[in-house]
Amino acid sequence: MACWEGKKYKLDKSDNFDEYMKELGVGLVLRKMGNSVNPTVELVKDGDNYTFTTTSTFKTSAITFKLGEEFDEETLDGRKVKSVITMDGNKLIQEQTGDKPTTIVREFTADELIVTLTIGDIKSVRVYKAV
Ligand code: ACD
Repeated sequence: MACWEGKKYKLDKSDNFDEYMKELGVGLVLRKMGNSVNPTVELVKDGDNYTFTTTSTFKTSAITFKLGEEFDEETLDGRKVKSVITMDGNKLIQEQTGDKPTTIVREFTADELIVTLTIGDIKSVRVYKAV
């Protein structure tokens, strides 16, 4: 059983997320929301399908995908993008393409989830704690 199975993780620390959202073109009001909420996330595996759910007081969203298969995604800030997600050990690597290509790496351990968001030269790191 993978270390993330059956676990939920809640945001504990966030670094440079505002800069990341700015670079994505997210407007001020949504950025304020993005900066102020402490979402809880969960990864669930069902056969070949994975579902990653983000729950917050502002918005809840879920993406379902198969590893390595491109899918359509509507992001939390409403962009319509194509994504491909692969897994390397306990690391989930998401490549989003579209107007603003970005990479989201989620590294799970039993206690923490470290999310590294990269767009161009801008990097944001968000640390979630298992709850
Ligand atoms: C994470 C961050 C993943 C977020 C990636 C892209 C979203 C970009 C902007 C969010 C902006 C507005 C949405 C506001 C609040 C919704 C809940 C916040 C979740 C980040 O996985 O940590």
